[in-house]
Amino acid sequence: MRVVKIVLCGEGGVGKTSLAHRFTKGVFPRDIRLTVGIEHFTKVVKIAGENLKVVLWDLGGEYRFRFLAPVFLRGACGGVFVFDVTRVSTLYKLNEWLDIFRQYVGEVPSVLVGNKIDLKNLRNVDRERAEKYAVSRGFLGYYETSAKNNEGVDEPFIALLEAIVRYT
Ligand SMILES: Nc1nc2c(ncn2[C@@H]2O[C@H](COP(=O)(O)OP(=O)(O)OP(=O)(O)O)[C@@H](O)[C@H]2O)c(=O)[nH]1
Ligand SMILES: [Mg+2]
Repeated sequence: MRVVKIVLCGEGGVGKTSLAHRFTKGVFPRDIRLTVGIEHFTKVVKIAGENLKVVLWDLGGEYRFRFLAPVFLRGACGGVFVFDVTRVSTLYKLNEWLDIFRQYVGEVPSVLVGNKIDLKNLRNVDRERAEKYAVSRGFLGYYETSAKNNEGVDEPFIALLEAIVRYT
């Protein structure tokens, strides 16, 4: 079975590990801790008639883990870039992630994900602003999710995998 490595990039606390749990295991972890170093999640997904073994690589977003970025990124077939719709700084911080991502893996497909859309009253990044950012930075698309309420979680992963299968 073909193995596809996908990396989850983004600042601490945006919900990368929660999205990985939700996508691969169908649950929202209740007592989650910040990720120390790198964690892996796997799931077999059928795309265009082919079974793929998808391995999600999840790197703790705290700056002290950034030294692991080269190992984390090497060989990635695609990237999921996550920000928190209640903290606009987490969107623009993705510039740093994109720069190192493109430096190590080149022009492989990537998607932008705005997570925590269930927190409607705290939201301070609207869809239009995120869509503009996605276009300007060359993402395949922009997706909104709630790992907590299981809204929209599969779509960015499936769109990314379809693009990977199409281009490779
Ligand atoms: N309301 C809400 N909270 C969420 C959602 N996704 C994650 N969280 C919460 O946000 C916090 C951080 O989630 P994590 O999944 O640990 O975030 P992370 O990006 O993996 O963080 P690092 O490991 O530090 O990089 C936790 O308290 C989660 O329960 C969501 O969709 N909605
Ligand atoms: Mg984490």
